[in-house]
Amino acid sequence: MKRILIIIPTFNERENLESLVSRVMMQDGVELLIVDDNSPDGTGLLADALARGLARLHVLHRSEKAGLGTAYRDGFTWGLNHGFDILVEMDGDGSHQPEELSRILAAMESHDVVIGSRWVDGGKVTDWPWRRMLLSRAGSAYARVALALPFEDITGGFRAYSRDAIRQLELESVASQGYCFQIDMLARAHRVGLDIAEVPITFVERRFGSSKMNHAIIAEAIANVTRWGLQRLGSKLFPERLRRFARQMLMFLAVGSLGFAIDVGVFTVLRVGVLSPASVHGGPILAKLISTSLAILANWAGNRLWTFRSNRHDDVLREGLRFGMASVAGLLVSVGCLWVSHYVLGLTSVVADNVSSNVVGLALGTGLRFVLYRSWVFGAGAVAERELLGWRWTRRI
Ligand SMILES: Nc1nc2c(ncn2[C@@H]2O[C@H](COP(=O)(O)OP(=O)(O)OP(=O)(O)O)[C@@H](O)[C@H]2O)c(=O)[nH]1
Ligand SMILES: [Mg+2]
Repeated sequence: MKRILIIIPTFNERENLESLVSRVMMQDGVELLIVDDNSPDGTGLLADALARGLARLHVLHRSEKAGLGTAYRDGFTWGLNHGFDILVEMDGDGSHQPEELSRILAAMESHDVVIGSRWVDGGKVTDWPWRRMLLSRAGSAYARVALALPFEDITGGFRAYSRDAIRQLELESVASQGYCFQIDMLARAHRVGLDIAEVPITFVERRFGSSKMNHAIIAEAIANVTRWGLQRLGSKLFPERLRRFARQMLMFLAVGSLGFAIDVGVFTVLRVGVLSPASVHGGPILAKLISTSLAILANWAGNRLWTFRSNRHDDVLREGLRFGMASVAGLLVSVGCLWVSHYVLGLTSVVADNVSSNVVGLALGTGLRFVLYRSWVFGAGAVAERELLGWRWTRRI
């Protein structure tokens, strides 16, 4: 026999509580948890009083109003800790009918999540002004399109989740406070591939007390849905592989710029200082040799320890050798461009030489180095070789 917990968050629902509790208690085989946020109207005290006579009624008190989302989160955690198999969300304002629970629970026999839906065939809302209706329908429509959720009622709060389903939704990271919590949970459930069904319900506008819906709650929902939608679009347009490639490229360029700065900086300091032509014959050549060697070393270290750190080779010596060869290949490309432009095409001006070597040549050489670093020095080639040599697990361990 499955243990079923109905969770009702309350804030100032005193007038609705007693009849709602008795209607829920009339449903067989369910227990009820009221999550009250220290309601000033005494809802929590009333819940305690009712619970004294009802073993199936539990009350969770929180010290202050902290939003519907966190109330459900705490309620779910309580339910999981107390071993319930099915956890049902329900509003405490009388909008959701306990008498419809049986249909939702019946659908739970064959699904992981069941949504009590106002907007599928057979579902309806009573006594809602057209503005409220529009807001709800527009909210669901926006979330449906932005998050590609194939459901009609995305914001409703009459739902059941299986214990396993809840566990897959990583509750700890759900930050949404208002009814956006419902959208958040449904999007997660859909993303992890849970089996979700919609069952028609009749939603009855509250008769007592006042709605806690406010502008901040609506703004939170619009902002979050928009953000999640853009994230979704971003990961569709730029899949992880592409983003990894772009990240690596930027890191590689940053390391290269640092190397360039070291080359110029060290050369200048040596050239005007200890290795000036006045004090050492051939000083500038020596200064250039030292500065370029330091730049290459810095480049290697930067790429090894940062850009390509996840693919670095265990055989440092061979990786260094390959790095040197790839760097020389890049240099040869720049020189080759200069040679073709100057001697083959006959473009001999200073500007042409600069464009061919420092613009076209540098770009092509840098591109070649990036490709070689990625695929040969640090990349798949290095990994494949390691596997070939039977070192498959050395890096992963
Ligand atoms: N514990 C707790 N319950 C809350 C909080 N905010 C709302 N609730 C409860 O959540 C349920 C739904 O809230 P309502 O005020 O009806 O808001 P709604 O259903 O989103 O909006 P309406 O369509 O206007 O009814 C009710 O039982 C509220 O008492 C809160 O911050 N803490
Ligand atoms: Mg309500």
